[in-house]
Amino acid sequence: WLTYETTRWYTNAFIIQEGSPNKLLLGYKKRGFGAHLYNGFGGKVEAGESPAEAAARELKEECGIDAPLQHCGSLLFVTRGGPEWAFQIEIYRAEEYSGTLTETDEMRPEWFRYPNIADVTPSTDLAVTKENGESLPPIPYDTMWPDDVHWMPLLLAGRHFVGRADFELDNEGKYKMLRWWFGV
Ligand code: 6OG
Repeated sequence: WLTYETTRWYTNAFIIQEGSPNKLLLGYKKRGFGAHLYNGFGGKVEAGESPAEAAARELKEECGIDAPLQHCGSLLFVTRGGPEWAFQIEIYRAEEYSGTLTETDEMRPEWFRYPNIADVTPSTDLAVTKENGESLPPIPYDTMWPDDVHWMPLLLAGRHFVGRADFELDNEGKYKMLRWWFGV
């Protein structure tokens, strides 16, 4: 595992609606860190702000909505060849939201469907889980950070989870995931 000296706090928030189909709101990041990837809405926790306050502020700034966010996970990301700090990302979820979903300079909100995974365990292979609902695209794991496929099942199953992943930034500016662990 890589070592690190300082930690910076970030947030990531997801709107998750069970139904037919089950719906997950992601944002396509148009600029900055993680540009051209889908992710939850979030960013850096500012001085004097709690992670929960930052999560609500970022959700509003990036896609125009308010939601009763609930904390559901903590992730630690460390990089070699990239930023010299560890990212600690607090994960939040909500079922409901108010306001109108709005595309911003930073994010384009889009809905995706996800399979019924109420009984998911940390080792569930999502690829073999039958998906429901045909009208929305499936979760675009190929266009997401490589860690997401490992913890998204835990998030979607309503679990509280923790995890860590170590990355290496290669010469082409791509992050390769070296080691990881996610669990409940
Ligand atoms: P801004 O640049 O928007 O904050 N983030 C990551 N998310 C995932 N799923 N995996 C990673 O693996 C991530 N590294 C950073 C945290 C950056 C946003 O990107 C998230 C923030 O929501 C390395 O201020």
